[in-house]
Amino acid sequence: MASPIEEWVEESARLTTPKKIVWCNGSESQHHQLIDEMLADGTLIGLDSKTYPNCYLHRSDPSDVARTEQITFICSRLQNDAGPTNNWMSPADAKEKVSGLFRWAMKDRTMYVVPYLMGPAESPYSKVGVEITDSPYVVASMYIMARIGRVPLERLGNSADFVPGLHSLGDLSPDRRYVLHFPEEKLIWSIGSGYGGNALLGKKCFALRIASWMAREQNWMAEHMLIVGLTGPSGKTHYIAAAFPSACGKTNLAMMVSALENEGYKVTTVGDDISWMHVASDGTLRAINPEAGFFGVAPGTNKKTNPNVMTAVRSNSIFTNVGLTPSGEPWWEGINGAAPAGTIDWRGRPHMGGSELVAQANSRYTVPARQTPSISPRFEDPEGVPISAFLFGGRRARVAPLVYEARNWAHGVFVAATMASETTAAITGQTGITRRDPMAMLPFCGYNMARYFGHWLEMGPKIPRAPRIFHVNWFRKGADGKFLWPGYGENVRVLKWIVERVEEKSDAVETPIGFVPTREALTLDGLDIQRSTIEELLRVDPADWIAELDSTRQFFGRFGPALPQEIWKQHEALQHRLSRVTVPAS
Ligand code: GTP
Ligand code: SPV
Ligand code: MN
Repeated sequence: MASPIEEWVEESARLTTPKKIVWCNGSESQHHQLIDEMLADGTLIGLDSKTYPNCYLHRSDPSDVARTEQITFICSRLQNDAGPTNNWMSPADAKEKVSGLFRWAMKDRTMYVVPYLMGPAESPYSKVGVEITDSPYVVASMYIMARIGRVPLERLGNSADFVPGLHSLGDLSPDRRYVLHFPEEKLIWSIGSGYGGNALLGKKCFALRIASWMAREQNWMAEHMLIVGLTGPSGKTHYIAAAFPSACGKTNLAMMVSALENEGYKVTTVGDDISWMHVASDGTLRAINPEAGFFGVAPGTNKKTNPNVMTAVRSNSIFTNVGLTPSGEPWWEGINGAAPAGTIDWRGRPHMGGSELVAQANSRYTVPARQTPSISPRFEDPEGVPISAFLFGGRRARVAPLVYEARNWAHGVFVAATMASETTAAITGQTGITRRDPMAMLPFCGYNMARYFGHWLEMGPKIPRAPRIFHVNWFRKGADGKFLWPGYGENVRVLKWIVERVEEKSDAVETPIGFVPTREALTLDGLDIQRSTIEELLRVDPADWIAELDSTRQFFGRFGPALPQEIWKQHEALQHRLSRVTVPAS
């Protein structure tokens, strides 16, 4: 008798009619064969084998370079279960519309069946997914981003407990591109895109949209968060999980080289994008990183901003939509000075200088997590790491100070729910528009966000040793339009203050929005920064925050009666606290 996975593969093959089916067993030999085929047909370009051994460049279709939110749908039976912030189609409508696009889609192609495990091999919290795809680039990327082949198959056995994801490049036409989630069936369908979050179905589709739905039902949390360890001079390590929207600094913070290393503060990396968290028997909230690799933004990455990545990507990595130097090395804006003469741009054309980008703004590297020099010794810890603090933050040129601490859990949930950020190149569309992005989950919450806020509010009291909640903003700008804070490795100074707050050791001043460090409480030794700049970074301007109240009221209004009353209570309380401080005459 066919197993559930075999049955689903057969059913998918009847629909898409591939010329051949290949089961990916995770072996090196199969991996090499796949790479060789892609080198032969131009899907991959080999990089210099001395300086970048086993590294490849892939150029995607120029219309297919980022996640596309307009074509991403939650197909729950009830529209209300998807909520006002998600696109919705009924499961029946979605299947009728999109099965036509899948029909015969793999006619002249190979169908790859990729069983994968999200999470460490031995973890009780890990979950199996199976992706069917006709893109060998997706398969090669899944080899890096997840645990492929035998491990998930052995775990699965004859069980039907896996998340199926059917993916086809289709004809790559943006008009026939869909990323569909059927949360009740735990099923994913994606067609028409070969790009990262649209096509590597273990990542955003499973580990966030489907998993967030499961997590609410099962009392755990699936979040768009990096996980980082900060070890202090005493040798104790605190783990911090941080939610920043796409292209707002998760990977960089997760892999940062601490500017306070000489003072004994060291940073280790557990995850850079997704965190699955469960309440453990010791009362802590334990986090695992479901991924096995990092899919990071290339532009801006260099030896100074992220030396760990620069070391890690020197082997076994795939680069997507970056430039290619004449010596066969990858190149992107910000890597190191000007592009060498003869560099080919991300579209495969000679770069003529001028303002045209060599690397696409959302070009990326895909690198095995284990290659990162900063990887945490507990990266594969089956029980996960205990989280001491949550950070939330986005790109805010104004308003939000460098860091502040929420008053308590419920206030922290409100702070996270009112997060906002300027849009980036990680999504298709205009960049630089400030939008509300609660918990950095706006594009990734697989159900009604009002209920998601409720889930967050309910989780706090269930965690005896709950993380403290903070908000950070590395992106505040001065009157000259430049960032006020140096960021990157210097962010450790903020993490240090956060950990000291957790240990009840550092000072803060109470403001209407929460607790802000005193200037003295931040360790600034060795940093060339003016006193007035620090003051500006920590400034809480009541007038700005009163304006925020209007914007958040409008945003929360979209959820109608489904919004937990606690959120409105927090909104009122903030308004009240703001009304008590005198607004300085401008
Ligand atoms: P996704 O992979 O899309 O989820 O992005 P991410 O949140 O991991 O963002 P990433 O760390 O890749 O950073 C995105 C961009 O922000 C890059 O261009 C970085 O150079 C820049 N960046 C990251 N950290 C900082 C910082 O502390 N300060 C400043 N000014 N820029 C930063
Ligand atoms: C993001 O956009 O948050 C990413 C890249 O991490 S993608 O995998 O495309 O979602
Ligand atoms: Mn991300």
